[in-house]
Amino acid sequence: MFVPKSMIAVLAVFPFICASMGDAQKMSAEEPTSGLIAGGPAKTLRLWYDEPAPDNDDGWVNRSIPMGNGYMGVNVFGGTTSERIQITENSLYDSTEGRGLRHGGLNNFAEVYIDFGHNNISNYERELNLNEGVSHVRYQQDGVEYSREYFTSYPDKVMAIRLTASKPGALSFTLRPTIPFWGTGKSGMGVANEDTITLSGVMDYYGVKYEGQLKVIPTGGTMKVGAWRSQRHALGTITVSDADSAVILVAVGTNYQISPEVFLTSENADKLSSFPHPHDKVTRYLNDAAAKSYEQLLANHQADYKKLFGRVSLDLGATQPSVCTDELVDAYPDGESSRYLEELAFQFGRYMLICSSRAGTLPPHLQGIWNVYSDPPWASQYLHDTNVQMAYAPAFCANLPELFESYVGFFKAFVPRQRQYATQYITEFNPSQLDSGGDNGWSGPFWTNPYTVTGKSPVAGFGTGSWIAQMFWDYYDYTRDPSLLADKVYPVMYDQANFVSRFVKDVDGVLLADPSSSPEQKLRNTVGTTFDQQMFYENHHNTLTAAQILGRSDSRLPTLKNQLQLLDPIQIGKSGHIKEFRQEQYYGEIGDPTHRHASMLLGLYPGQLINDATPAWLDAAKVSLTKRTNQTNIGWARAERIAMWARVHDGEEAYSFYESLLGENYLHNLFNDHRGGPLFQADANYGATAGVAEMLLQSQDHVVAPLTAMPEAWPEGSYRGLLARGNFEVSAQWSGGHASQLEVLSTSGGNLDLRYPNVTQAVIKTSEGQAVDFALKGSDQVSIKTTKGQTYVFTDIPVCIPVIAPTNLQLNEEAGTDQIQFFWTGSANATSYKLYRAVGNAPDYELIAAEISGTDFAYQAPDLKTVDQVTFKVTAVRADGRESDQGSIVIWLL
Ligand code: FUC
Repeated sequence: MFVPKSMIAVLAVFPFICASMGDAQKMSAEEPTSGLIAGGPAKTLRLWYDEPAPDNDDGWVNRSIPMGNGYMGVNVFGGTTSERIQITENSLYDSTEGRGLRHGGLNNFAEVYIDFGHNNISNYERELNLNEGVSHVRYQQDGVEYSREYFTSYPDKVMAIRLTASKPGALSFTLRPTIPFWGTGKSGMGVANEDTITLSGVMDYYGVKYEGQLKVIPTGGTMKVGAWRSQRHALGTITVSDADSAVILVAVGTNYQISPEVFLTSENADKLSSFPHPHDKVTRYLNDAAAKSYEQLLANHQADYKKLFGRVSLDLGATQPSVCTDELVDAYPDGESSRYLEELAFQFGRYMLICSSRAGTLPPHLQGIWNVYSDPPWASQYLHDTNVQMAYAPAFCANLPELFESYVGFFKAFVPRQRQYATQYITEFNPSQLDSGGDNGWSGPFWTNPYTVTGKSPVAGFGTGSWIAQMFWDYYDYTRDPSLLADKVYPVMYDQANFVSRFVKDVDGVLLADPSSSPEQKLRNTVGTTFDQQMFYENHHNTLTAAQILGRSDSRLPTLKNQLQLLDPIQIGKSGHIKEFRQEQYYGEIGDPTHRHASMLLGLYPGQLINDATPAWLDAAKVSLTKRTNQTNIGWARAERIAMWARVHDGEEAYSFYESLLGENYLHNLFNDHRGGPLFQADANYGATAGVAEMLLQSQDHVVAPLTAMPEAWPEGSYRGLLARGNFEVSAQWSGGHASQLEVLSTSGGNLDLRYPNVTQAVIKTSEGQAVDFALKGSDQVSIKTTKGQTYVFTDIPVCIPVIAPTNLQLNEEAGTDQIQFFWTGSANATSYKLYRAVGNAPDYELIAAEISGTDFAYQAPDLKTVDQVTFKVTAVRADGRESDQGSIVIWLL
C-alpha cells in the first residue's frame, strides 16, 4: 500500500521540515506595500421585498425572512393587516415512529400574530440586513410612517421587536400568540397577565414541557389584556392603543437538556423526567432582557453578531440591485445583478449558521432552526451521511469555527450511547477484537434527533463516525489551539479510531469494513466500500498526527500505526475512476451511476486524502466526478459538487453548479429547495458557502492556495478573512483573473506554505513594509516561518499565462510486442511534452519520457506484463519550461 505523499507531509508539519526547499531569500524593503485589502463588507447585503410574505405554508417556505439565535428560529412574514412571526424551538419534538419523508419529529413552537388592521398601505418594504443582523418592515398608512425592527439575540437569549410610528400616539395593535397543532399530542394554553402573555403546555411523546413568554413594553398609550378563541381553546391577548412606540420581547424554552441522560434513557416518556419545568428559565431570560433598554439589547446583539459575520467579506464586483430579491432570484442566471445574488448567497449561508449553531444550543438539523410544520421533511433529523457535515462545512473555511461548539455539546451528550453500540457491534461483527473492559470506542451513528441516536443502519457504513471525527480534526486544524486539541478533539478521534481498529477485518492482506455501505446507494451491507475505507484512513491518520503533536502514547496508537497502511482507501477502476465498491470494475456497474451522493470522493472533499500531492488520484477523482456529475438536481449534491470541482481546480464546473443551485434550487427568501415541492433543506445553503470558499481558497495539503478555482465570470474581485488550515486568515484581490495582492494573517504563528502561479517572483513584505525571509519550492510555492500576529503581503506577482494542456491521449498496442504507441492532440503554446504513468492504485505518477517534441511516442516496458492497469498521462511544456497544470490521461489494461 502506497503512503500518499501529502500525508507524509502532514506528519512532517510538526516540527516543520521541508528538505526540498531552496535557499532562503531576502527581499529588499525599498518599496512600501500598497496597503491592506479593504476590510469588512463594504456594500449593504440585504434581502428585500415590496410586499409581505403570503400568510400560508408556501409564504413561509418561499418568502418569510429567517432569523435565529441558536435558542430559537423565527420566520417573519411582514404583514400589515396582521404580522405573523413563526417560532421554532429545536427540542419541541414529537414521535417519529415509522419512516418516511413526512413523519412527525420537530414541531412548530408558536405562531405569533400582531394585528394592526392596516389595509390601505403604501411605500411598503421589508428587508433582512445581513451586515447589521436585523430585519425591518416599513410602510405608510393614513399619512403615518410605521416601522418595525426585529432581531434575535444570542447573548440575551430573546427576540426583540421595536414598533414605531412617525406620529405620536398612532401605534395600536393586538398581540395574539397561538399554539399551532394544538390537540395532536400537544396541549397548552396562553394566559395574558398585565404586560406578558405566557404560552405553556406539553408535547406528550417525550414529555416535552414548553413555555414561551412575550412581554410588551409600550411608550405612551394604554395596554389591556384580552382573550380570543383558537380552535378549541382560549388564548390571551394584549392590546396596545394609541402608543408612541413599543417593544415586544420574546423568550422560549423547554425542559430539554443536552445531556447523556436523554439518550441513555430508553423509555421515551422518562427521558426528560428529571429536568425542571422551563418556566423559571424562560422567566429569567425575559426579565434579564427587560431590565436592559432596547438600545442596550441591540448593541449586545450587534457586538456578538458582527464579530462573527464581519470577519469575511466577498466582493465579486456586484452593484446594489434596484429590484427586490425575489425578482433577482427569478432573473438569475441571466439577470444583470447576478454577481449580487452570488455574493448575497455566499454570505447568507454564513448568516444561517450564525442563527442556527451557537454554543450551548442544539446544532442545525436538516432545516437548520426553521420549521413551520408538525411533520417537517425527514422529521428535521440530524443525518450523518452528508447533511450534518455539510451544515458545518462553512464553519471552518468561512471563519466561524466557534459555531462548531454547538455540535461539540450535542456530540458529548449522545456519545455515551454510541459507546454502548460500539461494544454491541464489536461483539456482533468481530468478537475476537472485543475489549472485555468495554473500551471499544464509539461507533458512527446514521441519524439522530435530540432524543434518540440510532445504531447501525444499512443505509450508510460506520464511516459516518470517522466523518464526524474529521469535523473535530478540522476544528483544530483550522484554529491550532493545542488545548482544544487535547481536551475536545483528540479524545473524539482516538476513541473513534479505537472502534474502527477493532471493527475492520483482514481480507486478503488488507483491513476492510464488514459490513459496509456507501451512503444511500443500492448495494448495501457489502465489504470495504470506499466511503468507509477513506473515512477510516483519514481518521486513523489524523489521530496519529494529533497524538504526535500532543506527545501521547495511548495504548491503541501502535495498532493504528500498523493498520494505517492496510486500510487501502483508494482503488482505481478500469474507467480510470475512483471505485465506490471494491467489486466494481468499470464506472457505474454497481449502484446508481448518477447518484446524488458522491461518497467515493469524500477523500477529495471534504477530506484531505486526494490532493495536489496525489496527482494520479486527483485525475481519477476527476473521472468519477465527470461521470457522476451533471444529472443531479438535489440542492445539497449541487453544493457538494461546487467544492469537489473546486478541489480538482476546475472553476468553470464549480461555478456552473453554483449557477444551477442559485438558478434552480434557491427560493425567493434564499432558502434552498431540496428537489422541488418546494422542500426546504438548509444543508445546501451552508454547503454553497463552503463550496464558494473552496473556489477562493484551499489548504487541504497544508499549502495555502488562494484563488484555486476561479471562473471567467469572476474576472475582478476581492475577499477578506477566509480561513486556511494552520489558522491563517487569507485575503485576496484579483483583476483580469490574476491576483494583484494576497495577504495572510498568521494568527497562530507556524510555517506558511503558499502556492500561487509565479508567487516566488512576488514582492513579499510584512504589512509594515518589512522584508520577509522565504524559501522557494519550484516557481509557484513559497515557505515562510511566520510570526504570530503578523500579516504578510504579496504584491507584484507576475502574470502567469497558463500552458494549454494536450488533449485526447490515445494508445495502440502492437500485437505480440510489449510496445505501446501513444498519440495525442498537441497544445498551441507547447514546445515539448512529458509522458507519465501511474501503476495500479498509485497516488502519484512516474515520469517515463520528457522533451518529446512530436505528438506521439512509442513506449516499451517489460514490467507491464506484471501489472493489471496503468494510467498514462501526457502534459505540455512551454519554451520557458512551465508545464501545463492539467494533462490528458488514458488507461491501459492488461
Ligand atoms: C439524505 C440525502 C437526501 C436527503 C435526506 C434528508 O438521505 O441522501 O438527499 O437530503 O438525507
